Amino acid sequence: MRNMEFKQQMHEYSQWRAKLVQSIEIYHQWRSRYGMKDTNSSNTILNILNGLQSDRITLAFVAEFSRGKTELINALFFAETGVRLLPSSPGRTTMSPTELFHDEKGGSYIRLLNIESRLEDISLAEFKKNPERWTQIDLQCESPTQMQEAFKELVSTKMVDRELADKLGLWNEREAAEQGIINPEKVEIPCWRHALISFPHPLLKEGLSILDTPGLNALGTEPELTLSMLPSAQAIIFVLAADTGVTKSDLEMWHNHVCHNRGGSKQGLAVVMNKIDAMWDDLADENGYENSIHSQIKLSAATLKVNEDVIFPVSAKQALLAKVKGDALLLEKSRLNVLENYLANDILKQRKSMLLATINRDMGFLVSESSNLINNSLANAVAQLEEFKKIDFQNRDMTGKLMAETRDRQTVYMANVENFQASRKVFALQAQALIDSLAKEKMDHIIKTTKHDMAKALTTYGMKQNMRKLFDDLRDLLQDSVDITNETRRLVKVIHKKFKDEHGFKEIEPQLFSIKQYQIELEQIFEEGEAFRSSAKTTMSEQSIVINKLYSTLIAKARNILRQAHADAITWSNSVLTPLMHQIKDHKKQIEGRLQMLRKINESKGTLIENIASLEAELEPLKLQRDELSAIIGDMQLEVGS
Ligand SMILES: Nc1nc2c(ncn2[C@@H]2O[C@H](COP(=O)(O)OP(=O)(O)O)[C@@H](O)[C@H]2O)c(=O)[nH]1
Ligand SMILES: [Mg+2]
Repeated sequence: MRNMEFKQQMHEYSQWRAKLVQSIEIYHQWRSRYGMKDTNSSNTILNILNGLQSDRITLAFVAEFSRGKTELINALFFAETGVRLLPSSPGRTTMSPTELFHDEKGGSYIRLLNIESRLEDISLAEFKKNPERWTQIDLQCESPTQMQEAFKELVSTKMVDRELADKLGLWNEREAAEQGIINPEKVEIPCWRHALISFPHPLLKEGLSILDTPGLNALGTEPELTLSMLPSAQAIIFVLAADTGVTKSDLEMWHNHVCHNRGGSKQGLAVVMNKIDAMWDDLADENGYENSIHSQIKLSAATLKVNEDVIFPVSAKQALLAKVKGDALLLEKSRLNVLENYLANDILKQRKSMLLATINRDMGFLVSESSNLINNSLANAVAQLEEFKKIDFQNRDMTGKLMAETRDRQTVYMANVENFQASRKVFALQAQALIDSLAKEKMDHIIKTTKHDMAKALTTYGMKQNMRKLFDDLRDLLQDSVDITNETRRLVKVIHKKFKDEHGFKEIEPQLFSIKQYQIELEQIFEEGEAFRSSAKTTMSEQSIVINKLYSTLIAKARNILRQAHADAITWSNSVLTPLMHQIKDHKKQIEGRLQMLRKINESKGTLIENIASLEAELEPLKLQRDELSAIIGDMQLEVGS
């Protein structure tokens, strides 16, 4: 059976996501309908919904220049425009990384960031928040030729003094000499540093986003690409050219910019061996052609240390031609479909299961709690019904005695609830101490000191020492919170245990807050940064601007982790006692319900059958509530243990 095309799969994926959003919304309504809504869980749910609604699948195309990345993007996604939409060119001038996506609010545009902005100490992420810093060209998306014309601006270049080119990291004496350029006054450089393209293409509208990166040179000078943008892509497509094989710079790119940020895992990583058409007419028979493709794959797989089956031999150029002309035979021969199927099946499936895992983690706790609560109430109501069925309703003494017993239980219970309120205050104090230990001011102080020292450092070695110290200090800061965390966790457990022991509450394992994951992430950032730093030497003539950018990127990433830890600590302390509070409230309701029921029985003049029927009727709303929840859980495809 032929697999579905990428387009169809993407469409299905986005519909699946929309359905998931809908069922989470229904669950949210269910909670509020049955009085289970509270601010914290509402926030959690709204955050999840926001995340789902802005979810994008990013495919990043990475390779040395001229391997055919842009041509491949055209062939894979934009062939039906009938033109070569994005400019693909033989030179090495396509220097600016290009992101394609659909910006619902912004409309159709190209936004270009000027190359001189490299000299500013502002991250790309920050520039992106500032549209006025970009040069905007509007796109008329009903006209592919107008768009094609507008895209030509992406590759425009200009002549500048060599000194400036050098400062920008765009002057390489050795490479220029190889091209016979020696000691020039002016140098040709690209006009733009980064391009953002938005237009309402169906795939982009459904959440696809494409990152087209230029060659080694640009990646080596923009640490943010390697350290922030590539790691957040769902898939990296690394492109080789069949006619050049794996060159030294391909390999450098592979090691320094592709493998490293996948954390050693080859998941979501495909290698394309492009330009197989170069081998078409060189060889006489079909067999020889097959063999030579296969031996190329084998060789590349061995050099890159990947399985042969993640290497896709294609001809992007012929595929684009075939699609534009509607030539099925040529398309088959270009082998683009095999790659397309891989993207459609493996990559989209991976994304789906990742998304489900996140939803399971974030929603699972809430949904399990709802499910526990409702099952518990129902079980209690059933047990009570069974108990009442055995009562001699005419015996007023008996019902009176049961009522007195229940009232006593109520008194003891209310006393414990008061105790709980006191423990909650103690907890709140400790939680505040935890939150304060991760406060922004502490982190900012550490970072400010480092930046200050770094500015004074005279060598990159000195800067590295400062960086090391920064990470040590941040690690210590996290370590300080570990003790507070442990103390807080202990308190939470004690509070839960009391209600379990004295009132038979169902065991709730409180969510525990842990500092470990942040410590691990911090460590990783430092290591990635070091790897980048040691690789940067070979490609850079001007060090300090890149190293400065590298350290700014690292600091921004570290700052994000600590901010996350701080935010997570706040969320945790706000929500960890919520399930217990719900149980406490529910238990109180149960006791009151029991009293009311006994009173009714006591005063009842009806027959036994009537009494039982009215007790049974009380179960119905609970059953309805449970059934609604089960249906919602089924729709969400969550794995919920109860
Ligand atoms: N023969 C052949 N040439 C190709 C193929 N794909 C791209 N090219 C050519 O290779 C050059 C560079 O392509 P481009 O897409 O700009 O490469 P990029 O720098 O990796 O984005 C252009 O001249 C393309 O026409 C292919 O499949 N076969
Ligand atoms: Mg290109």
